[in-house]
Amino acid sequence: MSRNAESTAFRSALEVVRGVEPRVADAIAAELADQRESLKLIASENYASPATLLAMGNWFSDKYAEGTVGRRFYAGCQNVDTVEALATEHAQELFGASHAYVQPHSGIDANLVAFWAVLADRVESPALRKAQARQVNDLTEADWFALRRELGNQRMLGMSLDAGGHLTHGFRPNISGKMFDQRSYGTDPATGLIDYDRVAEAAREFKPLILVAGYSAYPRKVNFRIMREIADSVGATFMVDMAHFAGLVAGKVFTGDFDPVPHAHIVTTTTHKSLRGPRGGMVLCGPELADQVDRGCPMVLGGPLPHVMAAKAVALAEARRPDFADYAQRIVDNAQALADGLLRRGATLVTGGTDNHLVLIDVSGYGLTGRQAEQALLDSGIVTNRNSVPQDPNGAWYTSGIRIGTPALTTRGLGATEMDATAELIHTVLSQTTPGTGPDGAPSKAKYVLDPAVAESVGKQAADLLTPFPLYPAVDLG
Ligand code: DSN
Repeated sequence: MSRNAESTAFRSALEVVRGVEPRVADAIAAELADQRESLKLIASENYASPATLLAMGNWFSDKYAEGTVGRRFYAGCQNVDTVEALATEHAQELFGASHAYVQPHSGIDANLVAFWAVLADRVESPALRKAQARQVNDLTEADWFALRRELGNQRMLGMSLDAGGHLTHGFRPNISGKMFDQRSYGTDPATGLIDYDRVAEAAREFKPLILVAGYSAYPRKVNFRIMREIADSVGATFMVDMAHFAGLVAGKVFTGDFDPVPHAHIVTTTTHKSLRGPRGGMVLCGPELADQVDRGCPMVLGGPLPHVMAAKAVALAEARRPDFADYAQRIVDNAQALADGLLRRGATLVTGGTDNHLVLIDVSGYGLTGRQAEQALLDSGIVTNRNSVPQDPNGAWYTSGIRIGTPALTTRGLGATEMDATAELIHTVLSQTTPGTGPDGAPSKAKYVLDPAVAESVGKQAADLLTPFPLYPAVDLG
């Protein structure tokens, strides 16, 4: 697409929106301006391409399409079939998976589809078999009670939240924690790394139906071959949630033991993080689970979002291009440059560094909580998020960590030199911020003191750092 075409497309779209509700058009334009100006280090965010964004804003949004390609519950789905088949084909080719299901609306939806598929495949329940054979009318009340008891009584072993695991891997605030009897494995307190012997021990003791690997705040590679061996040794189904690092798998930075697809029975992901697609989810699996996975809608999903599936097809096509592998490698190179820059300036990093796209700073080394650090950085034009560290004394709300990631800044084109400058800005803010007090003079985990002149100076330097790397350079909204 020419630069002119991109500007025309987005300008025209905003003009049409402005004709109905100008405040929405203004908010959309303001969002672009804000994103252009901020040093975005949120590890789970990125910038999708103009082609991906534009593929979402159209009449595919108007279509119902429950079912699967060629087997829909609504008439007139031939064009939805085209884009869903394309997204599926690109996903299969990109990840080397025999089956892909591109309908999940988000990561939690993808995980729910996977959980259901595994339960339906693995739980020995005559009532469930009858239900699946569409003999629902033959089920007695006793069958239904048995079914609920059997499905709701299964075990899941996943990574603990404070070690970097995800809420949807069986934790209480999430429905997965109510569906499963969950236990978690942590990391070695001395190294911050997964201790595979401890995982194996936990698996032997707990005998989970599902062993989950995957994380949202663990800065290291996971050896999926070893995890699969552990799952096999206790007869568990091995599931990997690769939402955070799907781009590194797609770009062949994670290969061999570190590529989950050949090792896991089922893999879930979002499409909008390091993979740089539209906001959505996806499931990959082998033939054994494919039929169950394809029942995601209507089992746990509403009608698919055809406009988002169209955008997934575009983004996955982009990820199959050779330059995506280069992008994925630069994500990791940048994260390592950022980690090195922080370490050289005296920061404490969980695990002492990174080999993926994210870095977790233990800000207790600066005498701060994660919440204080997050806000002080935000005041200085640096967008991050607070995160628990292993055995966090400040809990999940205040936390002791700041999670930073490089997929978004790498998309903008920043490299190692800018990562070192970013480390300097982060260190300046954190070392010059002090904990504040509440109205009663007592120490506060939220209040902080940062000289506004420091925040302003860092904000200006952050903006200068971004100037040579314009975001959506071809989009001029006038
Ligand atoms: N909210 C995402 C993240 O920030 O990691 C995961 O769901």
